[in-house]
Amino acid sequence: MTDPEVHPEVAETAEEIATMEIRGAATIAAGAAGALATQARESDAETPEAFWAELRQAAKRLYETRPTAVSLPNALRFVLADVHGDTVAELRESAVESAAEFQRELDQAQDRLGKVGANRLRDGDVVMTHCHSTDALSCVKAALDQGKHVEAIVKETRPRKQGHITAEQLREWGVPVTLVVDSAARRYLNDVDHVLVGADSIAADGSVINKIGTSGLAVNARDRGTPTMVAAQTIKLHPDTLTGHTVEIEMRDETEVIGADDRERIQGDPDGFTVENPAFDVTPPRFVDAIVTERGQFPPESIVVLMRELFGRDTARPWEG
Ligand code: RI2
Repeated sequence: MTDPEVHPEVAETAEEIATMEIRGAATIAAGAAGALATQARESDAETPEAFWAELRQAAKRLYETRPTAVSLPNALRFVLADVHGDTVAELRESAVESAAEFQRELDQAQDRLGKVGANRLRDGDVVMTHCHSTDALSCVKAALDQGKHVEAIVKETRPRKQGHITAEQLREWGVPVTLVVDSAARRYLNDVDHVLVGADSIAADGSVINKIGTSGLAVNARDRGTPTMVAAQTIKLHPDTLTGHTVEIEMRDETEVIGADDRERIQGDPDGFTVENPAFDVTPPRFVDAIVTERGQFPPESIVVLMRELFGRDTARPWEG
């Protein structure tokens, strides 16, 4: 049997995730759930089997876009797990509702997490951010809502400069922002009360997989005595790491790092010049002071307990059929 076609809007969402028009682990999860709902809503499948085949194919297409943020497979798994029914109509309604419920829970989790993270921030604190994380920013927003004054030193975050998005969001909320290039971070760490970052995945041993540059920042922060806090909804917990798998680090295109003109200028011997563009790195748990989730704050070494509770039973890959 040939694979069913996915709906054009699903293909479009997959492309937007791959090219990072839709980016950020939580936003990717919400986008993928929305795409599954679209596939279900627009399906013209005539049998439950055909409907399921389409839905699985859509999930597979979305799954194959980016490998590191576990929020993507977790979202697909959560939405598909709640699809029930004997007829196409029942399945359709259930899939659309499951995706909507998942998106609602995602928003609520971020709000709850923000309030937990805000408890760590005191009036007048300065945070240093890396990349753009909606989970990390929800902690700042909750602190502002509590009437605290917060300032930010925002790392640019090469190569795609998502720090600019963070700066823009913080300015919108009235937070004083100082933007620095990544290599200037250490110089400013003495002026900082917290390093505050998000996560794309968290491994069972408490390692944090986040935007490239996070691990160097955390090591420098420890050296300066500045605590590092990671804001991550439980959808960022990577269940495969419970059984010894490691998290795949996405390697992206070299054109994000170097343009054609610069490449031509630098390369003398084309075979002797390579560019690598890893999108993420791994921060060992000993450099992380706290992981803040919607279930409360955890020392990284104990996150495995929460991971077992939430994911212990189910690491299924329903998109594989
Ligand atoms: P939220 C981003 O990855 C960053 O690494 C960020 O820290 C993480 O996702 C979590 O973002 P990318 O998609 O889920 O920019 O907190 O490569 O928004």
